[in-house]
Amino acid sequence: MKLGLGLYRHMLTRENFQFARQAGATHIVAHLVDYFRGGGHSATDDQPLGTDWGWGLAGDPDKLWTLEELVAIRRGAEECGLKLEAIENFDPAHWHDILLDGPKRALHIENVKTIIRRVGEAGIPIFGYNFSIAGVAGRTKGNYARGDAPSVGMEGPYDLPMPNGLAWNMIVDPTAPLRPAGTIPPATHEQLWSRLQRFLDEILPVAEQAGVRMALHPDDPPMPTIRGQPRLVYQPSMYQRVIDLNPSPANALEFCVGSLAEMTEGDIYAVVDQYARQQRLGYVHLRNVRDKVPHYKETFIDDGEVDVLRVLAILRKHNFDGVIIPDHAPQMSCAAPWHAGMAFAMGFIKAGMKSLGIP
Ligand SMILES: [Mn+2]
Repeated sequence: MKLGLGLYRHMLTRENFQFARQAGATHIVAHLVDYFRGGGHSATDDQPLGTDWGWGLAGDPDKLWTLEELVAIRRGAEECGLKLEAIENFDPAHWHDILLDGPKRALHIENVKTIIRRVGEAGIPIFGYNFSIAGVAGRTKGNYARGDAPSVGMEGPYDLPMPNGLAWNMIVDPTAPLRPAGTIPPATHEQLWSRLQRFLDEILPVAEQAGVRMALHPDDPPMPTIRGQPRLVYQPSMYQRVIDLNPSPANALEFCVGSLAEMTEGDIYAVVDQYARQQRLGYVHLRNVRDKVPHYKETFIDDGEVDVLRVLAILRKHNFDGVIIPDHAPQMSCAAPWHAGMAFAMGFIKAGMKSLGIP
């Protein structure tokens, strides 16, 4: 297994690549969606929380990420001794009608195919995604972690109806907030699964040909519904259904230990064992939590209910050879709260790997 660091779009700089390398990382996971466009964020180096209108504006629907910019990011990382392991998340502007089963679905499938081909051509082996209508919404921020460190969690369910123009917790139709509020009728859980099935059947052959593994994140937060919309993988057993939908080796998991530990069912060590054994982990998000949805809280990596060292040992037992990134971390009190939180998490994971004999 290898240590990596995830970086938001505006953080894909030489300085942050050097920071990652200095902390012992050998790989980078890059977000290309700009989550911080006009969402009322207090800080742009923390994970986004947003408002009832989500994280703000999605990207340009007519401008897909180019091969040149993908290659430039990979080369920038390589200049600092790092490999670019994955791109994390589609821009909802490029694929929202796949999630919503809307009128632009056919166009959006072509968008996704084009993006996957370019990612493969750029030499990036994995694409992480989250197949969710409401996206990462409904979380709160507070001084939940040790020493009053700011982190995120939930303070109860969040089922405010989803307004027209919103998808995946971003505004995909900028005129929608100006119009009288209409809302998107909730899909059913089974409808969401059939949308995923269709999506996988159409794009996995393209991913295989491009040499890209598609890695699905479980729901964050893993509630049965958010904004009244169904969630796909909100219990650990539902992850198996993703694997069973399509046997392609390109059908993989973006295995988020924190999200899985927040679920109300399952034993996290048995869950890690079950999925690591099947050799379908694309890459791993590793963080710690206290309690379950709808009241869980993110903690420092050594401080929650998950024995992270035991998780690493299970991954090792199954010869997991992919990348582990810290996912989120509480913000630490200093001039660089995000960096300090990530450095602490990476140091802990690095020590755990060393103790298992991994250089
Ligand atoms: Mn995650």
